[in-house]
Amino acid sequence: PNVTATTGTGRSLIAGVLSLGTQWNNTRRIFEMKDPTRGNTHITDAGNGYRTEASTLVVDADNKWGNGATTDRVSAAVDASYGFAKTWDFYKEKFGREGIRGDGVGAFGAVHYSINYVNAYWSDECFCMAFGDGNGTSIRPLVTLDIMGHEMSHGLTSVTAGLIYSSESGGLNEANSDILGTMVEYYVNNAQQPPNYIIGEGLFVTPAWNKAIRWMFKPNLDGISPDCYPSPTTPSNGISLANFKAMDVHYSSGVANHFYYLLAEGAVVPEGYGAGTPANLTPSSLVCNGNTTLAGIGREAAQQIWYRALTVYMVSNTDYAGARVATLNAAADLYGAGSANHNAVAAAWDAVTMQ
Ligand code: ASN
Ligand code: ZN
Repeated sequence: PNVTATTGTGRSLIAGVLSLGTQWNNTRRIFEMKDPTRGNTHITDAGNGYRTEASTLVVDADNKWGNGATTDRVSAAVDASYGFAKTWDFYKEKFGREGIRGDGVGAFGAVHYSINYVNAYWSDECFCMAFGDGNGTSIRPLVTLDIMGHEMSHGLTSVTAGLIYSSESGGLNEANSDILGTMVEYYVNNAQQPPNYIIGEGLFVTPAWNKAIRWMFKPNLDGISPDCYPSPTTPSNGISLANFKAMDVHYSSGVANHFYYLLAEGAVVPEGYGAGTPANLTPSSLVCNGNTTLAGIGREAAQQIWYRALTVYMVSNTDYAGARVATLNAAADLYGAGSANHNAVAAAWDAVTMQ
C-alpha cells in the first residue's frame, strides 16, 4: 500500500495542541486522518448530513491540522482523533485488548454529523460512530474524551456481553460506556479535561456544577435517575422497581455508575460537591444503606473487575442481579474469593440498593 505512518500536530477545540497518528498517502499526495498504528482508526466529516457511509476522510496538506477555532471544521476532528487514540491505548495498556473487537482493526468516527445535533452514537451497522456539533451556542461539538470513550465502549459491549439496549441490561450497557469513558479520562489526565465522574461537563461553554449529562457519584443530580436500586416495596427518589425497569437506559444506568464510583473511590464527596457547595453532598447522601465508612479499592482494581465482568460474565440479558454476580465472579478470579476486593464489590452493591 502506498501509505506511510506519520505523526501530525493538531490544534483541537477542547484538548489543546496534540500529537496525532496520521498517514501520508503517496497516491493522493495528501496526509490523511487515519492512524495505521491503531488499526486504521480514522475520522471522517459527515458534512452535516445524516449518512456516515457518505462521509469523507479528513485530509490535510501539511500534517498540521486545524487552528483550534470554534468555526474550524478540522479542529473537532482533531479532538475526535485524539479521543479514539487514547481510548485505543487505554484498552491496550489496561486490558491487553487491541481495538473494539480485539482483532487490531480500528473503527471510524464521523464528525459534523447532522445539523445542531446535540448527541453522539455508536452503530453496529457501520462499525462506526457519529458526533454532532452541539447546539452552536452553549454546547460544543460532542468530542470530549468521556464522550469518545463512551461511544467506543458501546462497540466493546456490542462485541462482548451484547447487553440488550432496553430495561436493566440497557442500563448496564449505558453504565459500561460511562464507566470506561470516565476511566479513559483518568488514563489521559489531560489538563484541559480534568478527570472526574461527571459525564459531558466539558461540553458546556459556560461550565457550572449542575451543567453535565450524568453524575456517577450521585445520579439523581440530573433530577430523574434514582441513586439506588429500588426494593420491591421501597422506591428510590420516587422511582418504584417497576418504573425503574421501564426507564430510559440513560437513567437506569445511574445505579451501576453509582456502584462503580463507590467501588473505586468509596463514600467520598468529590471536590466542588461537598457541604457548603450548591450540591451540598455528604458521605451519607452518597450511600443508600448508611455505610458512610465504605472504602474504595482504587480505579486500577475497579476497572479490571468491571472489564472482566463485562467481557467474561455478562451476557445479552444480564440484569442488575446478574451484574452483581458477574462483578463478584470477576473479583474472585482476579483477587481471590474472600479477598478485600471481592468483599468490596459486595459492599458497593449493597450501598446502591434500597433495603
Ligand atoms: N448518546 C447516546 C448514547 O451513546 C445515543 C444513544 O442514545 N444511543 O448513549
Ligand atoms: Zn451511550
